Amino acid sequence: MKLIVFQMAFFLWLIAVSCTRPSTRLTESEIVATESVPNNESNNQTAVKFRVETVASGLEVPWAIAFLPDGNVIFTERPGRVRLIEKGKLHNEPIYTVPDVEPSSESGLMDVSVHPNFSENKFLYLAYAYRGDGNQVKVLRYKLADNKLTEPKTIVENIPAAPNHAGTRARFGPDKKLYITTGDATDWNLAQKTDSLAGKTLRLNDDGTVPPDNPFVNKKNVRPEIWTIGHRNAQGLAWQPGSNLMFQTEHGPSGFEGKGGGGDEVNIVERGKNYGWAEIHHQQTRAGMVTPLLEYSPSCAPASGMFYNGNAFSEFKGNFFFGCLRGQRVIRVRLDGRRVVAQENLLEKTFGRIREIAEAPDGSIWFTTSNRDGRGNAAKDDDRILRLAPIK
Ligand SMILES: [Ca+2]
Repeated sequence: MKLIVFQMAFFLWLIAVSCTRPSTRLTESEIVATESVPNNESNNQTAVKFRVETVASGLEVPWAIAFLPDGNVIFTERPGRVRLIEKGKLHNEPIYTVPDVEPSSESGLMDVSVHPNFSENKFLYLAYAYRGDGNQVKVLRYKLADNKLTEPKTIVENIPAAPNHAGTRARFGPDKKLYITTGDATDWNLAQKTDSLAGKTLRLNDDGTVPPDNPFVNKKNVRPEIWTIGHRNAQGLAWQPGSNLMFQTEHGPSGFEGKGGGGDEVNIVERGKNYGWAEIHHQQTRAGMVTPLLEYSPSCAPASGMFYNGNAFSEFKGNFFFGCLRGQRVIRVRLDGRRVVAQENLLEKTFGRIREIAEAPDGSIWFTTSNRDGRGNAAKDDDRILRLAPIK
């Protein structure tokens, strides 16, 4: 009898544990504040107060957000859906579903980007995994007209991929070139192989042609699309206002790779350089290779990158932010040029896994949850797009 009671108690405990979200959720519009940093150095920082509001709920792994000049918003869901928020209201149905997307594990429909001259040409870019010669990734350009994506044009394809380590961000830099981060496709050797597009940053013209001033143009056995090499799986890409330096966040090794865990990175990514994977990782150094600016062990799983340049939160100006999946938080990095001044965790374990983060035209900061990606613990209204809004 005692044994049965014990077994029942254990069973009930199991149910309770499996049903409990590990996160303490904020209630809608609850006010949150950052740390207040005393006046050390010249960096006087007062606490920044904001509230977290829900923009959209009931989504499935929203991966990327793009703000259009007309105030509308496009976002992607990993299974292949392109969604539109028009005049603040989410269309019930996707405006486009990628027909040949291959959604699996960490990849599927990933990035969406707006052409720098979108107002004139209406060009939108999607990056997604598909079934080609095995798993691969491609970037396509479309025209957005009457809330439809038309005139698909392949910008780059046959990028090696795998269900995991498939990148991919595809974003326009200040030079109006398209930069694409690619994963190592779970084959370490590819990241250092210069005849492969895997484990690299690529740089292309907006029509997919190779800019003649790329670093490896006309070099033997080197793909001319390559801008930098030696990346494992970079999923955050943003440029620092003022300096125009490219920052990337990159996932570090998994335990099974035998190179230790953790080792997630923030890098300043510069023309022609080698970022080490899989020759060096964590804080290791080697001549001719770049050691990361920041390294995170244990892993936080950085999935995005954004420089804040808005006016709604003046204290955030020039700060670098990224969402963390496994780490379930937003990391804020205060910088002085290339130098890290301070770091802070925001919203830790409040919304579960966080993927994209993006600055809206009004200066509010939008981010997405990724609790339905197979590794999370989804709440009823997940996944969501939320935003940090200033307190008036
Ligand atoms: Ca590295």
